[in-house]
Amino acid sequence: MDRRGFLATASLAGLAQAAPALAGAHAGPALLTVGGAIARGNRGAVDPALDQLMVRHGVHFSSAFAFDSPALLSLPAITIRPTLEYDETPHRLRGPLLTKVLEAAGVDTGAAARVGIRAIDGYRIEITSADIAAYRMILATHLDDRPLPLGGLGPQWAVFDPAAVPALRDKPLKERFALCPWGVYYIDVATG
Ligand SMILES: Nc1nc2c(c(=O)[nH]1)N[C@H]1C(S)=C(S)[C@@H](COP(=O)(O)O)O[C@H]1N2
Ligand SMILES: [Mo]
Repeated sequence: MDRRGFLATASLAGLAQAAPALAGAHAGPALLTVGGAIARGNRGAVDPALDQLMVRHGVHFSSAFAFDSPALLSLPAITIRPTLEYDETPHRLRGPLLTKVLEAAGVDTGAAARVGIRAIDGYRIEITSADIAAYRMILATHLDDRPLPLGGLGPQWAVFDPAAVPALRDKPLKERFALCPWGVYYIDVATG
């Protein structure tokens, strides 16, 4: 890109970032979409022609709340330090509590919601909103202060420290992370 193009792009990006991140003014691509029992949507139904990965995974919604990177990063983040099964080493994982992400999308997390967490490779887990809170599950965006990449564990990893969960801490390391999808891009919420 020439210098003029770069400057134009940079100032456009600056304008977009100045807009309120949670208002649905997208500065970047949606990295996470939350559908189902949400009070607040900022996008319409699955587009059968253009939402190709969602169609392939059988995702349905009539409206949903999409978060871009600034929207996710605007939520208060916490850090957990689990020992990972991949390298048997403790790492710092940082991101918002998943409960806060759901609440930002208008989910009533007190209402015994069932939450499906879907990853780019098709892996999906189900967990209750009560367990998401009890396990202090986060939507990690950073590992050891680096943004999680697509192709690795990103763009988000729904993860908690299994050593802090009584039902999991005595399991072998290789069995502690089954409820922790990496590559998360879609979450569906069901209540009632
Ligand atoms: N996206 C994604 N996340 C995943 C899985 C997966 O296949 N895909 N496997 C789960 C299971 S069953 C375990 S035990 C751990 C480690 O599996 P993995 O080696 O496939 O990452 O990650 C969990 N998260
Ligand atoms: Mo597993």
